[in-house]
Amino acid sequence: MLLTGAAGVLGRWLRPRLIERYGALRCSDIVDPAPGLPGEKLSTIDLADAKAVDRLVKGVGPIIHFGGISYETDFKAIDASNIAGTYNVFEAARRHGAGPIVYASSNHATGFYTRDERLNGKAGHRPDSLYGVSKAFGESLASFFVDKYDMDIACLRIGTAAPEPKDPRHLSTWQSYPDLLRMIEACFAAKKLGFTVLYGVSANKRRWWSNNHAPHVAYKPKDNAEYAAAAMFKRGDKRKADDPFVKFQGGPFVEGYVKRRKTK
Ligand code: 15L
Repeated sequence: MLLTGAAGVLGRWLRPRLIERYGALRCSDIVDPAPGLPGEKLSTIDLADAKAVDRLVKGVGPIIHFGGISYETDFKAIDASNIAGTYNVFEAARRHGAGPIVYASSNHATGFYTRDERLNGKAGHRPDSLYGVSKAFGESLASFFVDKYDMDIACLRIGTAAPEPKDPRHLSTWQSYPDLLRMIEACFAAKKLGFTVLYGVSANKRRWWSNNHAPHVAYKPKDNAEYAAAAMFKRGDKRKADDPFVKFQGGPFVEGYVKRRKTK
């Protein structure tokens, strides 16, 4: 198994658990993913470097592609890391017959839906940032590789993967780390993934997203933000209802949103 983004917060939490569950793990990141755990092989590579990615992927089976930029920034950086980087991983997997692939997409591929809308993985893209656009690209690329080359790729529109909910938005978007692991396991356990888009979210009472369109992936989340957010409830919410942060699902990523002027 290969994990890209192994030095990131999610990568570091997942690594010991993946080794316990699946055995040997190849780990890569653009920064050194050390210290290595028994059973790990570490590589420090830039995903924009196609030759390095090819060497990384050669000989692996399942891939968890979590590498890339996870926040809004300038297009040049996003282009190299999330667009070229994801292409290089999928293309190397095709060339070497690796897979299935679990790809970290993001809820920001659909962040400009409003909070009263209910979505599942069939919802079309409404990215709220260039970062969200790069994730929408990754999903389209996955669809292409599945249709054209019969690969198996699950795109996880991850909400807020964090130890606990920290802001009222997280009551809807939160995914606990154990539920994220459950989701990855369910993807690899599916008989046939094909092209599947799932929302990475716990069983939150106030969630906006469901995975009812994808019964072939037996993801059964166990956590609920409502019971994990005691400290947050104590602090309360000071934002007004017309704040774009509160109106749109993407929250902080819609920053820079310009209310369209009414035209006649
Ligand atoms: C994401 O895609 C980000 O990578 C993460 O840092 C969070 O901001 C998360 O979305 C979120 O929407 O809360």
